[in-house]
Amino acid sequence: MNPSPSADHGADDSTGSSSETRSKRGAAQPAILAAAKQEPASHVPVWFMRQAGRSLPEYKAIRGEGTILNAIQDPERAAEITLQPVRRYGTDAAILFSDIVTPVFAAGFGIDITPGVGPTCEQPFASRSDLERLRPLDPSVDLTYQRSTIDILINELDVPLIGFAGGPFTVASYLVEGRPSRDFAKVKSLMTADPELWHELCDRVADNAIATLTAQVDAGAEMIQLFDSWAGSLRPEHYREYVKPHSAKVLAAMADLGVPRIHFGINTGELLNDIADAGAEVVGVDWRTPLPVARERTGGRVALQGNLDPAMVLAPWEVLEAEVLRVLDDNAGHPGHIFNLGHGVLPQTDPEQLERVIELVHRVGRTDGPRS
Ligand code: 1CP
Repeated sequence: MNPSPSADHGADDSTGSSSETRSKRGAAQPAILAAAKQEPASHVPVWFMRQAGRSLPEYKAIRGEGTILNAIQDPERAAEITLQPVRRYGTDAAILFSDIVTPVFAAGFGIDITPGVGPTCEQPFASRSDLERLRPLDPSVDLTYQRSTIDILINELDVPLIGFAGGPFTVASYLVEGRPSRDFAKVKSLMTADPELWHELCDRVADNAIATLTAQVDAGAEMIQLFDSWAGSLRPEHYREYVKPHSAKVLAAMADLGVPRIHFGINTGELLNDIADAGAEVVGVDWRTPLPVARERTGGRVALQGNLDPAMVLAPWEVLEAEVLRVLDDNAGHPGHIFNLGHGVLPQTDPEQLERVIELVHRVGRTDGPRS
């Protein structure tokens, strides 16, 4: 059965608390929360990174002109965009419509999201004086729109809401490079040439991530994901020295909030053990690393999320179906599995293909042995 947003809604009477959502759902633990704890569930839970926006016609219809930061700051619109994929696909979780650069934008760093490009800064982070542009965030003042969006969502959803923030390397890469990068040359050179400044920069980025995530959980998010998407561009020693302590700090700060934590990056095959060490219950795996290899590298101490190649969603159904079944077979019925793509939904994806993926996973996936 596909969970879906409940029909009885009305933003007006919302007070926004996860206990409200839980009571509306009844006693059963949602499959995605069970999977995060490596406990058996009624079905294999599924959500798709970047499930909102980009590929959905209903998103394009309401996104509006200009930067998506405008849509993110409009709670009614941001809530509706968050709900769209849950309604369409019956995913086991919603992910808040926001972006990994929202906290640094809110802290006044001078960053925008340029349509067709991604995050861009007119004045990238280059020296110590730029630290002043990264003041500490106070979500009750700087992120009031995030709270209002979650208040609406908690009243409407009957699946868990995933809050998120960007990981230190990925956010710092946009600040230092000033735009999306392929080689991360500037950020790697700052990191190695001036480690002291690098650690201060990451410390501020991490503090802002902690403030953002804590506010999301206070408002009712029941899981969080740390997107350190580009950390896999680092070799393991550099990851351990320059990034892992900051991610570990963010995750440790979330430990007592009682929500499962997912830690994700692409190209992280050689980093998986370190990523598992950093403190999350769930580690995201991309399609380059088979799930049994990831399980071995992480010693079985974390649940895994992944790992269908997003490009396979563009293939003919027979090919896609075989790929979905292979991911399920790779997982071999292990309860600690959240089915997802290995990275975000590609913009050119046909939503009907994802509808078929989720139907198949929900129908044949098992958390107590091989698929039926
Ligand atoms: O104007 C638009 O519609 C542009 C596309 C877009 C969207 C829909 C951007 C610009 N951000 C978003 C929203 C967004 N970003 C979400 C919301 C939920 C969803 O879509 O389901 C999330 C979870 C993100 C997270 C995000 N932003 C990440 C981590 C995930 C990943 O893809 O690795 C990253 C790296 C970003 C930066 C970013 N924002 C936007 C773009 C095009 C990019 C990537 C640029 C690059 O390639 O470096």
